[in-house]
Amino acid sequence: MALQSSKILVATAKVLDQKIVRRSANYHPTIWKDDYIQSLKSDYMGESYGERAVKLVGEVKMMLDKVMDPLEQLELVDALQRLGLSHHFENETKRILEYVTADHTNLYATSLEFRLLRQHGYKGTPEVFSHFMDEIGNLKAGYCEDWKGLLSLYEASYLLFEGESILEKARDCAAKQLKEFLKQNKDVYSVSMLVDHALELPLHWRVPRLETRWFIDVYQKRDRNQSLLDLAKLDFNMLQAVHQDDLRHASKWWKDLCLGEKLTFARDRLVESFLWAMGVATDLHFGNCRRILAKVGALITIIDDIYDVYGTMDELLLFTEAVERWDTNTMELFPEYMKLCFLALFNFVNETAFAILKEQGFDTLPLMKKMWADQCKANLLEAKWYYNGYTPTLEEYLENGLISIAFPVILFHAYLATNSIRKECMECFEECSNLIKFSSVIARLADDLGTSSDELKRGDVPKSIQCYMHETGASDEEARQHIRALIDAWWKRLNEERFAHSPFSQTFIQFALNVPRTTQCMYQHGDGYGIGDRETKDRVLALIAFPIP
Ligand code: 0FV
Ligand code: MN
Ligand code: MN
Ligand code: MN
Ligand code: MN
Repeated sequence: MALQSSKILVATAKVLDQKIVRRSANYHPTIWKDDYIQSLKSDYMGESYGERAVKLVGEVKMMLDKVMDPLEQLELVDALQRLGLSHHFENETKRILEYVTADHTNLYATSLEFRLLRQHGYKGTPEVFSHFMDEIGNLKAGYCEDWKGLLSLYEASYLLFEGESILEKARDCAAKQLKEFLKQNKDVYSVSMLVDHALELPLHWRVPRLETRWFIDVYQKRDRNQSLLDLAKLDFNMLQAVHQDDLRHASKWWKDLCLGEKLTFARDRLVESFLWAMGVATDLHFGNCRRILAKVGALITIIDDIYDVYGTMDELLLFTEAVERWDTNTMELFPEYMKLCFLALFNFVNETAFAILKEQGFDTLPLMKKMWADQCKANLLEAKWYYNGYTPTLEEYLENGLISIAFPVILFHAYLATNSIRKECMECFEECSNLIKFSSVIARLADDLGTSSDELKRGDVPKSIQCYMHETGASDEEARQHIRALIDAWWKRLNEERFAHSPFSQTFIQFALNVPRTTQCMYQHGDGYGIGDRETKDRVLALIAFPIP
């Protein structure tokens, strides 16, 4: 929609005339200096490490071929996955999962098999669990003492689809039993480490890279296979060297852009944004994608603070309309801070589109402009709600909030960075298809659980929790309970959507699954993104800075 010039004039007059009172977010400055990032070094770059890895992969393959016991096979596939090594053994994993038949009277083996099948793209059937249930869906008494079985059942239950209700009661029951078991066996290392970890967050919701870092330590202390452990450490450290390289690149770009330094009112979060990017696109060869996502994240964060906190309504209107029109014609009317931000975005997007046009002959700019305009319009609508003191219904809020959380636009950039462009996929972004939608809704809800208390204090639109409270009269705690239940329900839809007919590659589908995982992790202990000097800092150091000895 084109802006009428009279509207511009009115908006400008207001921008120039009024004495502007701006809110403040009081976010801390970045804790990461570019000098430090540039100084990160890894010893794991040389060819000799690659050769050693190839040798270890060979050893593990031989071992995989020798194992015949179905449960042992499954445990190995599970260990490979948790150690971050699955991609080296795709054929072996496939062979095992396509032919394995677990003992379906063994709760542990049955649950493990079901989870691994679903995780690797085979549907399996939840009917296998009926053997363990009584007529009303409770776990039969005999299985309540089997902690490995309970733990495995608990993890498997997170792979279910909407409508697959067989484990609904059993999961709660398993969680209760496991908590009890944990109390009684606090000092048994394997029990307390694994059970505690699972009850905190189920495996299916965890960020694979972080899980790998954690699991290597656990695996080291248990019965272990030496080749597997050596390979896991080596692979982790070699990939870390690549991640460092990507971060150095993104950090230099960000520093040269000067936005973090000049727009002091906004969050300067390049490194945290990179952590996000790494969680979504982890593998070795997605470096370009990680770099782009880190940049997109840092830019959107600044834009988000402009809409939520710093900008006046007139400024936000000008900005939104400039993005919609995608031109620089009204830039002279912008306040200085907004000129910098707008031109940085404009250049970044144009350059990204140019690279694709040059390499693939596909003009992505029209959809690029639409995705960014939708993003800004969603932010603008929230600002309008704020200024009007309007509280939307939860449904109305979420329809907009799944866009304002920025993952549709972030996933779009992830797609562009890793795929040859296909028309069918572009259409999925155009209409925000289910995969993108479900992934983004979960991220929005998780963000609200972690950030809305502070957001309300500084003055921001009511988030999902407050919308639900307003709509139903629920208390804060009840509303949070409801939001957590919604996250569970949307995950079931996402699990199923992953199997739906779709033009997207498995690579992209994994990105879409990693979005809620990374977000849930970021907000696990509050606002781990805005407040970057606690768990987030430790995670950056563990994943990016320090190799595993
Ligand atoms: C989250 O912060 C945030 F930074 C957003 C949505 C920008 C996008 C960046 C990444 C996903 C890396 P905040 O809680 O302020 O977001 P909302 O949407 O709640 O204002
Ligand atoms: Mn690898
Ligand atoms: Mn915000
Ligand atoms: Mn916002
Ligand atoms: Mn938020």
